[in-house]
Amino acid sequence: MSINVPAPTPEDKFSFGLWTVGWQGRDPFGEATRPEMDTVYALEKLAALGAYGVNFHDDDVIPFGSDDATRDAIIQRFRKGLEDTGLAVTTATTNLFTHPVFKSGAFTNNDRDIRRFALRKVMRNIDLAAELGAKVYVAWGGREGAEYGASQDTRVALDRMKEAFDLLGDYVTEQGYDLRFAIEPKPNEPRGDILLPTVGHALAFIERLERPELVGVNPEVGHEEMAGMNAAAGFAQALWQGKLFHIDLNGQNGPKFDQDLRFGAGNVRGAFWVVDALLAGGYDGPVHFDYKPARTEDDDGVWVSAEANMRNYLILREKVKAFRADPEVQAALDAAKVPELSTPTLADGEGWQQLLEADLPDPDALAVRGGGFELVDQLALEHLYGVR
Ligand code: GLT
Ligand code: MN
Ligand code: MN
Repeated sequence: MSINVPAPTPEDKFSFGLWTVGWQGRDPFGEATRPEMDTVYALEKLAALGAYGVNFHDDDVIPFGSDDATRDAIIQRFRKGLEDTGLAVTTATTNLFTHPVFKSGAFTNNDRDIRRFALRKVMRNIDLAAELGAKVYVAWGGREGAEYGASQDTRVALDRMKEAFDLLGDYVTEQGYDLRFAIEPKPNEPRGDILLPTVGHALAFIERLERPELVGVNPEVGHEEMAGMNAAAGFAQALWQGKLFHIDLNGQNGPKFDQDLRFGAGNVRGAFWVVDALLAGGYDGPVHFDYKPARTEDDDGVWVSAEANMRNYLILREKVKAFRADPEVQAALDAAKVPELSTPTLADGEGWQQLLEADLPDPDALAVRGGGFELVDQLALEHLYGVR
């Protein structure tokens, strides 16, 4: 059975990191397989494919170490590219990992001078992000972490991480910027163990900040799966806590190196449930792709893969909607008592005392009730396999 796959529209809010399509294919074992990509060319191609916006690191647009005059000229050209293509800057972030100065981290580097330099680098790019209209500022701390037990005190590193986010919260507030932060968890790579490795760690950390309302999470599908987590469940908890400020959609095949496959490749079932979680939870931020076109591909292959991210999202969105609208699915969900979970465990006015006194059915009788989950899951799979 074939479904009608809609074309991407601005309402879909699809966005791409400039570093994704611009990735040159350099990996730990091999040199670049593609030439450097001009940023304005990337804007033109993305706009032509139906993207809504872009996201960038400071160094993706302005090479590290550029002098002020060069920086201004580059920004002017980039801004014109945005105007000409109509693309929005939804998000921005800081590169705190490529330059050797960050080899042992940025916000949590043992070296205080490096921490001070890193925070200045972030503030400078926040100014640009705010100027270009970004509403979210992503913070991926890939170099914040360790390989050795004694090289860093984790509790003290968390103090410094808190200090950094508190300072940045003061900065955006005092500058009057309409910008919120999204912490991106990752368990490992490039560090052996990265601080704030999962959505759960990040959510717990945020509650210790001075301005927790300014900080949410930017979970990446592949990073959660690298940690053996269920990405959809992490997205759902972030939504439940009002903290899903941004998303990085991509694909991954289980716990191994960070594959950054195009969204919908890798764990297909996981991708289906991620889209379901986003639709059910009313996520309305940018639908952002953070993937790497395989290093086997030439320029044409890059754009095939870029378009495929959006197409796969739209295919999965149709499939999820069809699954949820299917009367047989609804009957199976009812039989599995899924809607009953919305009924609070205690009745109105009931407390622990009434519960202790209440007449409860015999547990052995309750235990024989079947779950009905196999049917629910099979119906989901059949929608995904395209036979319903
Ligand atoms: C880097 C990382 C990504 C982060 C980006 C934001 S850069 O490519 O692998 O997961 O989202 O800094
Ligand atoms: Mn990744
Ligand atoms: Mn990411």
